[in-house]
Amino acid sequence: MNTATNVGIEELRQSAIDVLKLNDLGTMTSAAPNLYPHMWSWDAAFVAIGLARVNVPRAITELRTLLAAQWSTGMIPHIVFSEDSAGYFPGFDRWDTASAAARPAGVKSSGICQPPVHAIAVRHIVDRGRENGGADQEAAEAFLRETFDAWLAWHRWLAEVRDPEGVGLIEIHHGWESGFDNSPRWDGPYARVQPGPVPAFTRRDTLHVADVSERPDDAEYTKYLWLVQQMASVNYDDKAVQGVVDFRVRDVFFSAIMAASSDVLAGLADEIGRTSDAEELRGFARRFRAGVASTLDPATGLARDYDVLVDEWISTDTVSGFAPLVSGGDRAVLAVQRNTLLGPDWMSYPGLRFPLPPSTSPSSPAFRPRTYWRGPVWPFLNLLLGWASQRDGQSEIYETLKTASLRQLADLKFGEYYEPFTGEPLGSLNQAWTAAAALEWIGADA
Ligand code: 9WN
Repeated sequence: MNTATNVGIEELRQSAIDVLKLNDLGTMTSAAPNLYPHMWSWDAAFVAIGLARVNVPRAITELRTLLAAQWSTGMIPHIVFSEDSAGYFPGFDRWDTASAAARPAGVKSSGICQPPVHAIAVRHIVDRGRENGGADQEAAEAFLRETFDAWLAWHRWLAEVRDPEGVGLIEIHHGWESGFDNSPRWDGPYARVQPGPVPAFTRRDTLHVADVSERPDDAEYTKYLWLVQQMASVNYDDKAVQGVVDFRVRDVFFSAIMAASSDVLAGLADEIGRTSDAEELRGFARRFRAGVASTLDPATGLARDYDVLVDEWISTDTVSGFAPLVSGGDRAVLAVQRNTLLGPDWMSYPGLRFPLPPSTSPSSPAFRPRTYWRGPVWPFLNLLLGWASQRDGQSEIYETLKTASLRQLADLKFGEYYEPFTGEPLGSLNQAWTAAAALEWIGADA
């Protein structure tokens, strides 16, 4: 393998497996050993993709654990809490979901959601099961049949509750729902959030990073907690939340994942004879693909979010601007987007350690190379972009992302995110979805 450190594929593979073992809590994988001692929804999907490369039954267990936390509305919560009650803030008590009628009794979870990457993970599990044959195939196919209705309910909830007007864009109520917590995408909406009284809090996240500037600051956290309080004040009731929450944004990247994943789930529906459900899911895919296309900024060609409370587009130079590459869409639009992504403001920005897209373009005044979603490179996102490129037959971009990612991950640190110019791992080390991304990039090569 052509890596900067001459680490071989087999060593990388083994180290990635070790990281998943380190984070394995039995029936769930913690997102990271110290910083995130619980299960996160979209992390779990990527973790399952990686696990499916080495242990199909364990990958299935991961998603079954997540589904056990699914609310009766269909929502899949963004955190499923492990027994570790002190390791993360805000913990289960602070979320105050105890009185939420839709939360299944006995499974502790937060009250918001994250992007629906899960059907893509189920697709990977079924494919790996079929490649392996025998017991793996049987388990994977049974898993698909047994859980299909739950995934369908999740997609229906998103389509009906989070896009009630049918504009093809998912509305979120917290930056944490996007998974891009403190991205410049949310600077405008958060600037308008005026927190009321928030009980005193002690953060734990800052204990687990080398430098606190790699994380959001306390003022940002106060706003994050205020929004949680607002939603808790109405017991996370879907209808009531829209009326009380100070953050209402149509998230273009979430919507793109909804489109891509709905297509994948439609394919799985066909395979188990659920033809009319497949049609409904293809309808979701078309609707959200069109929604994503409707956001394009004519000046930059990048996709935009929309701030519902002030009726304004949000234009930023962030990697979410490439949402059409995830949702799929018009060939000409995708071709322009690919050129931009490969070009000098993104993957070919001068001096990058690896040709991988930073979360915010270094050309943007908002760019901060070491701060979380404001600049660093996130390996799991590159895997998602690679998956979409392969789906669309774009081997050039796929191979570029794959080669660069394998070189980046050959440091064997499995950083949560990376400084784009030095290649230094930041945030947590041994992050589960980073290890999973390595396993999936290695794929059948090892
Ligand atoms: C809040 C677990 C999660 C990821 C998110 C990432 C970060 C949490 C936090 O960690 O968010 O949900 O405490 O900062 O932004 O994308 O799912 O890895």
